[in-house]
Amino acid sequence: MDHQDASKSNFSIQPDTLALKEKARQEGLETIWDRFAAQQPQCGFCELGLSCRICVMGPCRIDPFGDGPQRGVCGADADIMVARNLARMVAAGAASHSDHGRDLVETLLAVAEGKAPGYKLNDLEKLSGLAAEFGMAPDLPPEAQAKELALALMEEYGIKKGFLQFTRRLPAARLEKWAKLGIAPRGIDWEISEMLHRTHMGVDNDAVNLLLQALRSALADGWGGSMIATEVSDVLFGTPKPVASQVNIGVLKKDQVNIILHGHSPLVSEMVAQAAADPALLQRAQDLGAQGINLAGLCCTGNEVLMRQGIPMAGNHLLQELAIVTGAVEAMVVDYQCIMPSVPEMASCYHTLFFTTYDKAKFPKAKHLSFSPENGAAMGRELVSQAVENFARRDSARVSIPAAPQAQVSGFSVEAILAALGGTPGPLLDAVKAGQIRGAVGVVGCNNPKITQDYGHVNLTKALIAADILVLDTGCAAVAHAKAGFKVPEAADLAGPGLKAVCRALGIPPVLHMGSCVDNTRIINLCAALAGALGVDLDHLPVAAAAPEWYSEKAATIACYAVASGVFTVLGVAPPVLGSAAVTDLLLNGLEAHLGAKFAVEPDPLKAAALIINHVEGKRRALGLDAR
Ligand code: BF8
Repeated sequence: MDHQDASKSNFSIQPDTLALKEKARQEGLETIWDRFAAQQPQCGFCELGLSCRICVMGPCRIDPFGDGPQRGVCGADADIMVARNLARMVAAGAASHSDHGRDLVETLLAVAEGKAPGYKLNDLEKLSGLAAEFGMAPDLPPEAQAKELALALMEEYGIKKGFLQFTRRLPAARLEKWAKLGIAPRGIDWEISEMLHRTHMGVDNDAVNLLLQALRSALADGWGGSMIATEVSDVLFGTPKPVASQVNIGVLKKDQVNIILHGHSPLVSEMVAQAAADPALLQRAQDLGAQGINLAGLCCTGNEVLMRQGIPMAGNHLLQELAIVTGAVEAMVVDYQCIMPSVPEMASCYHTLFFTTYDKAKFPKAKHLSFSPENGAAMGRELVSQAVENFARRDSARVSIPAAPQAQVSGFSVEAILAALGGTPGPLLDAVKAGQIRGAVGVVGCNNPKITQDYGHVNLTKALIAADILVLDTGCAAVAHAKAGFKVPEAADLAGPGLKAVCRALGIPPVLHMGSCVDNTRIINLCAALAGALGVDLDHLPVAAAAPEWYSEKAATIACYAVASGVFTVLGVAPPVLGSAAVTDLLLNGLEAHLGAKFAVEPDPLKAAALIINHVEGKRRALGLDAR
């Protein structure tokens, strides 16, 4: 394992995870940590990015010590191999977020055409704002606006336009930097498919050129597919506002039907939430001896319904198998992404029903219902109904919910943050200028069994808020912070004196939950708004990003669009690039001259905090603000 807190378990800092992992062990059930151990030692060639299986002349590998082969069969050297591998990783992440965004757009169109019962246009203000951004007439009725907007967003995926509309939210100086490098994103699907083309054997063999297209694919996600996912989700389900909720496995209820919502999209989960309030289904649950129907989230579907509906969060990525081990889950409903292939197997060891809902994301041993915007509402009722009936099959002797829930406040969309500030970013900027808040950092990303669960997130964030740096979070990092108690207003006491005073005055926690991983676009939108208000490019801001425990291709893409947008980004796990000195140097050093931002890799969260604090203070100095 990489970085560990030696005084605690190697697996997690969370008591609920440790207790359930022990229960799984006693019951002879395999978890991710068992499989991680069985994989040791992991392949050193792959870890360095020095293996290639892109074509069938291979697989090939390059000897990092210089004794063995230095080229693959095709002639690719270490730089080409590493760059191609990283580029494909970034393209896959961009494809995942952006395909999720497309599902939202398709539903928006169906709603506009009256074909999606159960869904509605929820935030008309956001809808008309987006319509104006895309140059539509202001006096159209909402359905017509929604239809035109959906069609315009579909075009963003194609090749019709020279640029992605949302990139116009950025300062001109940023767009000029991209134009100079040739990385301004065109169509979303265009960039991703060009990336796959260029990494086919015998196309693009210039490591720098490959990496530039990787950045372009990432920007097509950050200022394209992911941003579309966030904005359209807000239109359909409401722009989040601060909402009180709870977190950790203790949110499951012993005496209720428990349904876990897992994956990334709000489309099915919102319909399950509606159905769970259906009086007939509640009555049926009571007839079967349950006190009610309890929903809980996992991963980013959990973040979506937490942000908008206040549905409590059971846990983050490494808890997904263990949630079932409570023996208290009647159904787990998944859509796509970050769902371990092992989960239905775990469900089969209990009474838990495991439902898949997308034809593009099927699992063996799952019960499959096929989602469409037309049948979403009916499907929500069917899912809840089957979960309720399954309560009768629960074996109470196997139930263990080993935690009391922790309170949290969620729902900090950009709109909600600005509303808390009185409608403009002015007060936030004033606090930054006065030095009460030194800067802001997005602490985001996953869990990874290479790192003690939540150790990286919690320790980094603790150090940042103590240094008067406001933390914005999303994804599984947000769940870690909530479990640690950072997301209640009283957590202001953990912050330095300046940040504490601001949080106290506004009644907010020092760590603000901005949503799921596609909602990292909320963070870059906020950065763009702050940069606009200050009249500078984003790389001048005292801001940074960190992904202390990342594992996924999507996280690699997010990191790339953060850096390309001008945000210094610290990774807690090294990406598989160390086999190429040229690629590593470009990421750690070379990008800065062109983009004003770069990557750093630092597994120790306290050292990562020191790097970030140093960066924030350096940016303050350059802006002429006081620096420590
Ligand atoms: O999109 S943080 S483990 S759940 S990839 Fe996955 Fe990572 Fe969690 Fe959300 Ni994001």
